Amino acid sequence: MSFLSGFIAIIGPPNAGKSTLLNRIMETKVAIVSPKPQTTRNRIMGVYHGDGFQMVFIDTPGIHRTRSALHKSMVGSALATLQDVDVLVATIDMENPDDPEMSQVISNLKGIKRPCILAINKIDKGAREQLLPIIDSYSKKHRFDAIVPISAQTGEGVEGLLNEVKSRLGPGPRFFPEDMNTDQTESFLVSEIIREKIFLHVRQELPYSSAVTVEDMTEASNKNLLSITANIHVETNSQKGILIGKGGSMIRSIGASARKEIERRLGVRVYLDLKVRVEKNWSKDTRALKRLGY
Ligand SMILES: Nc1nc2c(ncn2[C@@H]2O[C@H](COP(=O)(O)OP(=O)(O)OP(=O)(O)O)[C@@H](O)[C@H]2O)c(=O)[nH]1
Ligand SMILES: [Mg+2]
Repeated sequence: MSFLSGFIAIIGPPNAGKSTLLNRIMETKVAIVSPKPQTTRNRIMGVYHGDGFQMVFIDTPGIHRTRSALHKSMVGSALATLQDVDVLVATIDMENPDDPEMSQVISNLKGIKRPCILAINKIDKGAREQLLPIIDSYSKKHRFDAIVPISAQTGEGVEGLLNEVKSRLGPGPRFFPEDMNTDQTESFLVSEIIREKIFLHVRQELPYSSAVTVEDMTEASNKNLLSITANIHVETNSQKGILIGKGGSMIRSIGASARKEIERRLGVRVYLDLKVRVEKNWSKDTRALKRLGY
């Protein structure tokens, strides 16, 4: 039998659980996750290696109607992915089946000839009897090749979803070596971990005005210590004040939880220096967006 492989996009409205699904498939944390919508801003790759096959999953930013330059760039990168892959997995939250953003997702699927599987996520939270009407209504909205109820959180149904994907792979090369599970650089990973902690620690809108860049990563080889300097870019002075917090309490707790996770993920001791910088209206300025990685 020939080797099977393909690229698979995980798409859907914000907060549907796309990144959680990628992490579940990979059995390790590849993408950051938060309870707030629009957490993911870039495409995140996870390479799933199997016996005789390779599935390259691409987690994407949530598709939504938007005006801001940052969100346009996010949605643009999700939509561009639709054209580049072999199989699509559209994800919805079963507790939010009428998500208005889903109509935009479906209208973008209409012109795409690739197989598309619908994953109805978060079944651990919803009532089972609600599943059938959701399946019924979505099978009328689009000609999905399969509809699979799953819980990305508990893993229920995910193996079945993987089998549905696998059965739609064609013969192809091993795109990536077996020891590679993502294409993220260490500095991107570090910036994402810091961004996740901002999403988890700071309430309201501030995470949407924050971007993280890594200025320097230097390893002191004799000490097994990685020294990291990173910038958190916000848009106003008052946001800077909130992010630093009373007597520096907020930035300290963001730094402490980011440092712990970076140490765990990279397997080295870390010294993390976070600087907060004001960059007026960066999320609306296309040149600033490019500089910040979007
Ligand atoms: N109960 C439950 N919660 C889930 C499940 N999957 C994801 N979540 C939660 O839903 C929230 C959003 O998850 P993400 O994985 O960040 O969602 P996303 O689709 O990647 O969101 P964006 O990147 O913002 O578009 C988080 O709080 C997750 O813990 C699930 O199967 N069950
Ligand atoms: Mg995400």
